[in-house]
Amino acid sequence: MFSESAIKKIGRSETILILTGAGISAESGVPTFRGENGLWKKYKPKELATPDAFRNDPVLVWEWYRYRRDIIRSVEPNPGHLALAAMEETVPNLVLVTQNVDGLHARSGSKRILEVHGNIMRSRCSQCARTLPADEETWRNGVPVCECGGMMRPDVVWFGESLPRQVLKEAFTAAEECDVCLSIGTSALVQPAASIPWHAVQAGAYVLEINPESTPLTPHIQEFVKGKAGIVLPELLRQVREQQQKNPGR
Ligand code: BV8
Ligand code: ZN
Repeated sequence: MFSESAIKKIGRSETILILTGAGISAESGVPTFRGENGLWKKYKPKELATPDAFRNDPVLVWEWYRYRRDIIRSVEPNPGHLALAAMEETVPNLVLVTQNVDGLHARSGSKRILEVHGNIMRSRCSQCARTLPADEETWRNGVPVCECGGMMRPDVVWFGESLPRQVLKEAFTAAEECDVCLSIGTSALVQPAASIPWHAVQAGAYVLEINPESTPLTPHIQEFVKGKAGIVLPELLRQVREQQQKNPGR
């Protein structure tokens, strides 16, 4: 599945940067954006996940997000998420950057998570920017309303909106400092998140991609593992641990 050198590199690495996309949640049953039964097909996220869509029809946009929240509430983290959470025990400094808004990395036990596109289980007031967890929202006529009277929106980054500055800065710094970068389950198309592994490539890190299909990143990295995250990651973790046991000095 992967080369000897990948296992060695990961087993010995001090800092790993991981970027995940919708593909790591696919095996949990969360539809990806561009896949077969992807969210792009049924809906037009480019038309719904935008500030204009929300201004034009906040009730329709909230219907889409409540539909996605219901799916996320009904699924569990899969072995891919769990393997990444376990990897935090074997790598001294692991930073997990996710484009996903489903919160499944936190639910699977990962600690050092950077959510560059926000979190669907939180809403934010359009007036005063107060945020609320979904289960504390007060709904009126199809939208949650804030104590200040403002209308709440999903606390996610829409197309045309900038990503949380501090979080993105941390992600790029981690990409420039890591010795290994894993790009998992992302089509590597959505900017600026898709540039994060490029920073690792430019900084000379060992970059490994896990995806059933190749992406624009594939030709520029050291190793492409064609496969599903839920199958590949547990096996990768097993081999890394075996290697570390054989060579405790790292
Ligand atoms: C910004 C939150 C400007 C909301 C999301 C032209 C060129 C370049 C850029 C642009 C352009 N036109 C417009 C832009 C900018 C735009 C952009 O990049 N568009 C793309 C479509 C070209 N970006 C933006 O608008 C960003 N903001 O640029 O602001 C600005 C600048 C300065 C100042 C002010 C403003 C904001 C982008 C964030 C949008 N929000 N999500 C929500 O979720 O509702 S993006 C959305 O796409 C999700 O976060 C998702 O994660 C992300 C990326 O998609 P992927 O995660 O990669 O998912 P996808 O379905 O694409 O791929 C799944 C992959 O998994 C596939 O490769 C598949 O093979 C693989 N897979 C499937 N099964 C498995 C698997 N892998 C492993 N295991 C499996 N089992
Ligand atoms: Zn408010």
